[in-house]
Amino acid sequence: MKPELLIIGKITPRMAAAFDTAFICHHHEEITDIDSFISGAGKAVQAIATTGHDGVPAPILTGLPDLKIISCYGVGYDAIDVSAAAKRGILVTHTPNVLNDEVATTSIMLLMACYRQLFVNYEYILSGDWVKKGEAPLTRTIDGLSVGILGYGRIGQTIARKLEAFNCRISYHARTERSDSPHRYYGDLTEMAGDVQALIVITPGGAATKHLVNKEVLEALGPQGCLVNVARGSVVDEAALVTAIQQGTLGYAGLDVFEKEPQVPEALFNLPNVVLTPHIGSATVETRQAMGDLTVDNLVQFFEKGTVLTPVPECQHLIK
Ligand code: NAP
Ligand code: 8YV
Repeated sequence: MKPELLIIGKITPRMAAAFDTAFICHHHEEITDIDSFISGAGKAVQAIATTGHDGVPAPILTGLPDLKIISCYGVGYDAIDVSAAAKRGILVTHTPNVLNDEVATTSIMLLMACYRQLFVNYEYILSGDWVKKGEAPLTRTIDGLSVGILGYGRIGQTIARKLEAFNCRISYHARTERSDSPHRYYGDLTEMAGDVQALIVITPGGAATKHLVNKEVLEALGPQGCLVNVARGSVVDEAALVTAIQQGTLGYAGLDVFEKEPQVPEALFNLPNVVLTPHIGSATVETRQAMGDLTVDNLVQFFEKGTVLTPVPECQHLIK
């Protein structure tokens, strides 16, 4: 008998095919009455596959009596109540490392798009300004830039390595200093923001990092400074960010994530110094294939061997 799996959120055709081979699949989007599902077919569900965006709604997490494992398609799992899952002995897995390069590259793309005014220059051609006014205004370089990285884990360190190719001067802030790092550590985020030209945010989301980037940090970054957020919208005080951009106390913002996705404050639209992307940090065919494979492999291995490849740290103790 194949184990039963509930699929929450959008998955790739490759993942769907792999799930269909190994599991009896239920699709959350096709369930019209969740209470009837929980008291009926849901009783046999032993596994959930979900995304970093969708997480697991509380009634499902608490309501499925035989749930054993949740496999998250994404490294960030702030949308899943991991402590509630761990208390019930439910293992949660995620997809670390396979997306480090992609997300790091996305952050540098946003940094470059801000500094080299990519969309302003594109518009310069479309509007006919190049013909009418001649050469476009000069922009700023990222070569040799002083960059602070907030969150110096798998992705943060990958960003640092990639920025070394641009001769950037790199510092970082996290709760723990890394003795093996060649980069300057700041114990105080506002102090680092005051010393750098650009700040790239790449911590996890959730309560512990909520609004770490606040009005003071944005002011310290200053009118020439650039904020890039590829972490979670919750890490930045979005209202303070909008005000800082409107008042010119912050120079540029490159944003992939937002506090109330998919809602993006309209005050940030059509500004020459703001670049917006819809949470596409890892969203390439290649990287999503690797993430999808890991999401599937964690589930398949769990039911074949009782082990998984990439548990979240809070569930490490549940591995046999
Ligand atoms: P990771 O390896 O766990 O690194 C997280 C880093 O954040 C660590 O350096 C950690 O250091 C630091 N940190 C955690 N809490 C902090 C706090 N309160 N104050 C300061 N620093 C703190 O995670 P990762 O694999 O690099 O991924 C990071 C996050 O990126 C994910 O959780 C996800 O939210 C986000 N992400 C976004 C996208 C996207 O599409 N935009 C894609 C992938 C990931 P300490 O523990 O020493 O503080
Ligand atoms: C994805 C992400 O957008 O991995 C993460 O934490 O934010 C992204 O890679 C998402 O998780 C895909 O569901």
